[in-house]
Amino acid sequence: MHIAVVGAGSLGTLLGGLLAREHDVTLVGREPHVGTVEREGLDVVGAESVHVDPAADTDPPDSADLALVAVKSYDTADAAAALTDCSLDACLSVQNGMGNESTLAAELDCPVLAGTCTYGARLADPGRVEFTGRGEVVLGAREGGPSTLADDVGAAFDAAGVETTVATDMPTRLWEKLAVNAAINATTALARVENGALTAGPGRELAADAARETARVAREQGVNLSNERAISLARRVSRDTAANRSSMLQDVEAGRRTEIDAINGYVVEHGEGTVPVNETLTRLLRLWEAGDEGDEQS
Ligand code: KPL
Repeated sequence: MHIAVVGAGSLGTLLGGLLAREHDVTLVGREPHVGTVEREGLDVVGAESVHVDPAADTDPPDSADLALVAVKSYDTADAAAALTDCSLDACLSVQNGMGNESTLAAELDCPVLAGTCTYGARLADPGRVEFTGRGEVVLGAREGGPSTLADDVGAAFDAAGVETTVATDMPTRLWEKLAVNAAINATTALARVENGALTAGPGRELAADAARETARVAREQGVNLSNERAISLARRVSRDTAANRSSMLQDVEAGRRTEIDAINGYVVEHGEGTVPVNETLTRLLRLWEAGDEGDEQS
């Protein structure tokens, strides 16, 4: 299978590197990373160390069997536009946040699958990604229900040793992932702590409050997600990825824009004034993003 991984950040590069053990992979990302991979190959270091030689470019290839989209949620519309010239059989989003699949489906002629991913990764240097925690890819039809396409993609991922579950309840899975990200990402980014800091002390309750609010909004949207399940999932991920720095913490440390709008911001947008913890986390992150500009505007 030829897989174009669009978004060669930490997660995209890790998945692309693992998939390249079995498939033809093209990493689509930014310089200097893609140039280094094209010239010297890619080192995946950590839990499963491997050196692979995927193709790498700043633009998508002319065709691929699958586009695996791993760009930041605020770049989804640009990724979709860049993919319109690529002949594709299928597209799979493994991005954080909500709304990515519909943005892709609005532009692309191929079926768009929904996915979530809990693998831990850190782009240490151009051409070198650290595998910081084995997780799982869950994928399936974005509207739920069975999908032979999802079965085929799941089988291709499995063949490359990427732990994959094909699910028939992706709408619920996406809300579950949103609850986990709403609980962990902003909290760890603002407090500058690893995910494990949320398993005890003040972080534990703050994360639980953010997850509980997200579950309530999910139920209001017709998704069956109990408070208990949202909280226990967030706690399990904090524990299982205890030594990881969340993607939002990595963004803040690198001085990059964060995915706050598609995570806690999405909960706020749909929570209609009833989600104070998500609202405060969102405001604080936006304040950090505005930085000194905030001073000038006030
Ligand atoms: O998805 C993640 C992220 O960092 O964005 C979690 C699951 C919180 C793992 O760090």
